[in-house]
Amino acid sequence: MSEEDDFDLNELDDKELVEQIQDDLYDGLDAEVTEGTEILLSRGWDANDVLGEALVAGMKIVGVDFRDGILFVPEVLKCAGAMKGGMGILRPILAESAEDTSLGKFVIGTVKGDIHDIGKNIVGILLQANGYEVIDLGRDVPVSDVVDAAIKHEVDFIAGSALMTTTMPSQREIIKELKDRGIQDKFKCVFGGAPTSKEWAEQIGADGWAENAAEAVDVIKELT
Ligand code: HCB
Repeated sequence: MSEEDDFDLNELDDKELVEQIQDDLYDGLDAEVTEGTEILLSRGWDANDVLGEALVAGMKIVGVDFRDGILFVPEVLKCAGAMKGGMGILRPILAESAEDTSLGKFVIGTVKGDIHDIGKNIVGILLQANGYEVIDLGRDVPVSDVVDAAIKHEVDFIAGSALMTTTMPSQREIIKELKDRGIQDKFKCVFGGAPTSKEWAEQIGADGWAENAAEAVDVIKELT
């Protein structure tokens, strides 16, 4: 708990606690977000619900205020750190629920020039939790590295995240590189990220697009 908040998170009811986690995420309070996440889990909350209702919803509020010039990069970096604190608790729990058999193999990464990786990480965690093997290439990944990794690891799917209008074209470049190398049929490409859309994905010839991580799992299951 931070010095200015002299109350115990355990005393809050679920609704208040979810709001408090979102406030703490907004304030970049890593330890408090982690503690709140643990308390919700200890009250029997499903890890997916904690992720969606507390953390991702909290990050949406951050996104709006960043867009509106109320929050700036250093503050949003702290929010991202706090988000990762909460995700650190949820990741092993979600991974534990993974099915034994691998439904398919993925490479996933945030495209070249883009360092936003929170959404990509969530997609990776949920894919793993649903029985897919995930090779995470990280962020700011050059197109050729994505394609090389897909070949090397003999994956079934390529997932690429782009969070900026300026980096979206890298998703098209991935498809182009696959075509240029004559291997487009070997992989299914499923893309996402806030500025992208179903129309964009269709336009560039992707196999699928998802608005969020849960939808990504559904789209990929349909393609599997
Ligand atoms: Co950043 N940033 N940012 N940022 N940032 C955005 C993305 C803007 C939209 C904010 C704004 O201006 N409104 C904007 C981009 C505008 C544009 O499109 N042109 C922006 C900008 C401009 C910038 C900088 C250029 C700012 C600067 O330096 N002046 C800079 C870029 C640096 C770079 O990449 N080269 C920058 C930096 C940062 C950080 C470092 C402070 C931080 C990132 C920390 C990190 O990720 N480790 C950050 C953040 C956090 C954001 C916002 C606020 C939140 C992004 C986020 O994590 N959302 C974002 C605002 C927004 O998106 N509305 C803002 C939460 C996750 C859960 O959602 O959409 O990422 P998601 O992922 C979803 C979904 O899209 C889908 O599933 C995920 C989970 O449900 N999905 C996929 C994602 N990838 C998928 C892949 C698939 O295959 C399938 C589904």
